[in-house]
Amino acid sequence: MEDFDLVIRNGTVATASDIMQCDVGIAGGKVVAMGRNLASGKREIDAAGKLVLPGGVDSHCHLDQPMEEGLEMADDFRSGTISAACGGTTTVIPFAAQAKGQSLRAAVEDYHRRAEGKAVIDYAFHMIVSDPTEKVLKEELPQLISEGYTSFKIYMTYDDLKLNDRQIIDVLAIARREGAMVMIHAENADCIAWLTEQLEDAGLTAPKYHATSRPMLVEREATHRAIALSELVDVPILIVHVSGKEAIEQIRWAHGHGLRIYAETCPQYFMLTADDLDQEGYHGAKCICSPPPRDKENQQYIWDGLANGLFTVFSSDHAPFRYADPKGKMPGGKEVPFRYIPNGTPGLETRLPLLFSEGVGKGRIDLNRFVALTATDPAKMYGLYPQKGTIAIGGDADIAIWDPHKEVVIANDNLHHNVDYTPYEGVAVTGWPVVTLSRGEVVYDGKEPQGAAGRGEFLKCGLPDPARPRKR
Ligand code: DUC
Ligand code: ZN
Ligand code: ZN
Repeated sequence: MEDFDLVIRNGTVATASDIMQCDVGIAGGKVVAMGRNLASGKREIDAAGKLVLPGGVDSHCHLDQPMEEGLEMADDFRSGTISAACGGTTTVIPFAAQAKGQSLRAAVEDYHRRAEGKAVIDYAFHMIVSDPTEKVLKEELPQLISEGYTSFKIYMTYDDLKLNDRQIIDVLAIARREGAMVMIHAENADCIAWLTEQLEDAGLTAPKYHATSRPMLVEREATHRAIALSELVDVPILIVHVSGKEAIEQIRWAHGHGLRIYAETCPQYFMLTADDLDQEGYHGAKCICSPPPRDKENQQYIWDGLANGLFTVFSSDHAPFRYADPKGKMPGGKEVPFRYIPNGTPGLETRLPLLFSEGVGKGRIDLNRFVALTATDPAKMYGLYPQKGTIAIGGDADIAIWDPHKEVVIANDNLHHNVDYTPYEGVAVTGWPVVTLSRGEVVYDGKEPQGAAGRGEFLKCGLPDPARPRKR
């Protein structure tokens, strides 16, 4: 009788700290053995010449998130998780978003209904807290954190989401007491509103002016303020989608002062620049996201931060709005002024290949750092480690087997999301997963997605160790 359900043989296994030539034995969906010449399995995969990496944890992506009237996300838990799996990701953490006036509990319950029976890989939820009423702060948030929803995002911009400084302090204090991780979207809402009005008064409403309305100082100021509020309350925070130098300088300053400020960046901040919003006609709308992509100099700062540990997490911020769609980038079927264009770019499937090719392939980061940024550290940040995010005995057998030499020219026709474009059309990458396993089951075989919708399980998150206060 075979010892294992599956053995991956002859591959090069990499974790965030090690690189090993060894076989991986899987039974009951878990990694149960790592070593040379393991006994036979019911199934075997020969990974000679391949890299055996932890499946990616995409800890910032948006799937089927309820939107304001008239808008709709193109990906639900089915198409989104299929697309993720085909790009080597095995866990996603999208957002259960509270609308103002809504109970947080209702938002979480609604999001479970949206996920039910659809996911092909495992998923957890962050929450978005947009209305921190007394009930939310005193009852719902502590209760939900104790039930496994141990991270939430807050916004410093967007009228329907933003919190003022006092509200931010209140939610940070709850996070500190309960041990949750707070993610912060750091842009100054009033600066953006004022600049947007100036641009509109001058008739400058094309997509490219989205970037003009959100210059770096808007992000720098909010990043600085978020850090100060975190210091005041003495609770770690994670600044999401950092776009470049000035925000990085604030985070570096915080690190120099011993503050626990974590940071995330995304592919758009080294692949795109503000010039990508300045395409023929209305096409720049495809690359509208917030904060906006910057310039080449800022891209270099992003690379430096990815290499030197300033960034802990590398996520897609997949925000799936179709381009030629009245519920997407053309609200109501029209080419609208930039302020009405939904923010976000798609990227669940291309996140890992872009970082692998541009980062590992071009010598900007090493393989261990790639694993840390894309799998291990996001799992640690959000209380999923060591079940997720590494290859270790006892952990889930969530594994992506990569052909590091596979050459792929990215084309939207070959991606599996439900968005009608990719910002990376025509980009050549070297390296792509050839098999993705979720709890030992093949969910991508290098050609087609596999695995039934609904096989993906909801994950309750533990209290993340990095969210511990300094106790000053
Ligand atoms: N923030 C996100 O995290 N995603 C899409 C849009 C935004 O502003
Ligand atoms: Zn955001
Ligand atoms: Zn986002």
